[in-house]
Amino acid sequence: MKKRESKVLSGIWDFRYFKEKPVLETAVCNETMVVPGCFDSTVKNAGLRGFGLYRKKVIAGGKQKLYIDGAGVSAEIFWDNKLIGVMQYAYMPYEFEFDAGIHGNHELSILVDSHYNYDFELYFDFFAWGGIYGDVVLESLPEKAIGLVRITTADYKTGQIRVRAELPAGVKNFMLVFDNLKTVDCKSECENVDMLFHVPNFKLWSDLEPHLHSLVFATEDDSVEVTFGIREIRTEKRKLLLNGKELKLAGFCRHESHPTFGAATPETLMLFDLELIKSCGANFIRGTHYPQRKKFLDLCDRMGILVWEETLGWDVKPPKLHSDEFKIHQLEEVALIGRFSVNHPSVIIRGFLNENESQYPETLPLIQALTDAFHALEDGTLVTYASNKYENDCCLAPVDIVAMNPYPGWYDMENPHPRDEANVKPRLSAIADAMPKDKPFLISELGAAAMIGFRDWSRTRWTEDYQADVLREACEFALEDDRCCGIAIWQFCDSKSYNYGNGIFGRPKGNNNKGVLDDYRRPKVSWDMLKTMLGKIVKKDRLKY
Ligand code: ADA
Repeated sequence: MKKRESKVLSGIWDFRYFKEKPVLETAVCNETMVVPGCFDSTVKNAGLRGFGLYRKKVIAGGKQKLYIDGAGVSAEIFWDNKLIGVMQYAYMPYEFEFDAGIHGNHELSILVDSHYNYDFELYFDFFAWGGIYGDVVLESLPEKAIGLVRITTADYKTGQIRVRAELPAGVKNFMLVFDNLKTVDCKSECENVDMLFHVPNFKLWSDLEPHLHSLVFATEDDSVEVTFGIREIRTEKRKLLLNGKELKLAGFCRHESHPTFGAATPETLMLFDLELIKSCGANFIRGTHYPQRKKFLDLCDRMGILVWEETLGWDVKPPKLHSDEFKIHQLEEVALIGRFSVNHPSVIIRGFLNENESQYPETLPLIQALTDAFHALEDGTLVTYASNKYENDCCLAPVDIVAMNPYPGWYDMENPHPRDEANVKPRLSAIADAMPKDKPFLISELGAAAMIGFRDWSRTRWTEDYQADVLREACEFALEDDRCCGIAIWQFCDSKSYNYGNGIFGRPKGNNNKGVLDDYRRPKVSWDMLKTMLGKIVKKDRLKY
């Protein structure tokens, strides 16, 4: 079987920071960077906005595919100074096929632009890091290369899967190898394979038992290996069902953010975060507020962490929200997510437009279009958006799950010294009452800021104690109230924001401090409380599982 040759280009690269856009032919990269790496989290360039030129000499030739597991705020990719691709959306993985010329020495340049742009605006409450966030991989392609191979569950009870693949022109015969053991020879009538198969000796994937299978899809000239899981996620009235059994979600919203690494969090840190999440009995991550890196989803697949993934589009207001241009960009993001985050059983929810203006009927067509586009992927994931319009939301009809970001005890209150008046459970109950009765209701954010080390007998706002009080009540609600299918606490750890101006830009320490861990992953008081509560929510009603 023909195997593709691939080179992981991560490691030490030449680099240079420029305030103005450099001319590639004359630019000299006499500094050092690592890839993945954010230039604005290095000592020299900390906090600078501008252009980062990353360069690497590569020996290659012929037909190649370059995969980049996310960059930001945007990037242009050059091979021997010739443009081969643009990464418009921050965090989105991209791949580019190109002709690398005669086999020999070549130069790959990635020009990162860290300025805010149409898709990543200044007012977003998460720092716009400048850099290459994920691995860079170069793969040599055969002349007749297999395209995208997508595997989804057709029937979890019998282990039946649907295999969709793009065959090169003129190729009809292919072979499937399941789990390196069982081989099936097949013939397709057309270039787009869309067929059903039974996986031999299949085991189901779930958060409790995350079994994975592998499939090699091979032709005479090429082969592609894919890892997948067999599972079904669906809704039944207010319940979520995973493989036919009720599922409760309990976990955190998480940013890719760390003071030392920026958004280029290394896989060791991802593993560390996920181990922490598992250790407190949680089963769920809302990947706020953008597409997730392949490395992260691979880890979630293996570790049995359920994921909500979403497009980048935070608190966007009309007229932009209702414009054709914005819709086109969001649909492009949906299509890219559909291409790059397939085959991950951990991704059970896809979302868009965090806290959009869904109190206006004018927003409904956009929500309908994005929901339809995600549904059209036919990969069995549920679709939603996180709303802060609560009782006034009038755009919930298209989505599968109703997701709300309530902040009782923090934003949603009048009394500045609220020890006994945080009003958490009554407010959550009122919201649950107002939600449609035929869809699961998920708390997609809820939190309170706490400055690490700040404790006080009065348990006042900003103390670790106050945060723990608010979160305990919210978790009790998620545990006790059957109208609620789960909770994603805002947020897993403190993350970089901004500290200039007023409002959210004036965050203390320039961080969003609602983490239950600080930005270096040190626990606040609420962590120990969550260790008992989250596991209880997950296990509720699932003891027979
Ligand atoms: C919103 C938003 C989050 C964060 C949060 C907060 O709910 O969705 O990204 O900004 O508010 O901490 O204020």
